[in-house]
Amino acid sequence: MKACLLSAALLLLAASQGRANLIVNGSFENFTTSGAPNDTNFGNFIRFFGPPDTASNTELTGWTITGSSGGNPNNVDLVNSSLYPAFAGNWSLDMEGNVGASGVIQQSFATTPGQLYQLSFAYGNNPSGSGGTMQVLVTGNGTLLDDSVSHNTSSAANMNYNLFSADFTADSSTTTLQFEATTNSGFGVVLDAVEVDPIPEPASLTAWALAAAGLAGWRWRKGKRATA
Ligand SMILES: [Ca+2]
Repeated sequence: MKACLLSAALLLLAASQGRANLIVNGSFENFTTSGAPNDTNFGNFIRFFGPPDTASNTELTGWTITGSSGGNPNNVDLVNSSLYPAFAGNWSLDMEGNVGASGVIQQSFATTPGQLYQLSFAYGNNPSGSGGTMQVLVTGNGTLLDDSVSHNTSSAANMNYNLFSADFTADSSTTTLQFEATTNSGFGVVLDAVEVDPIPEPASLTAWALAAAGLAGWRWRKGKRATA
């Protein structure tokens, strides 16, 4: 019984700590390259082109570079840490590629209507420029989250990444997350570590609390026996 309670508590603890990220390749570590017109590989960064240069581009695994922004060419730069440090792993995404480009990327994922989710990501700005702004949009049947972030304090020595976090409630079985640069200097918001995690229902929190209480009780009794 004690072992059983202990296992249950540990399992629940592991589940609460191991966040179930619904976003594929949220750290932008995985990609393919095929050359023009989809990408240009500069070595320490790769420029991925979307519309109007290509119909859409899925070379950035999990993501679609799509849409357009004000008629500008849509492209983003995947930047290696050798140029400036990523927040996680070796790569981060500059939302503005060419001068004049305002990148638009999106990813859809399965959701449960009525379930609460947390979107989080890290953002800085390409230190070669003077800062950038990006729209953050989450849509299901309707708009679930519409926000904007700006950043202008990054340097190659200290990217000074900020962490964004906001909740939304799904209203359909598929939800789409979209990031769109709204500035186009060619040195935009740097994006990394994108996550969407379901927020546990109060019922599972109660189960966790009960299991944790059981574990505490077991430890207390064990301690009491040891000192007796
Ligand atoms: Ca990364």
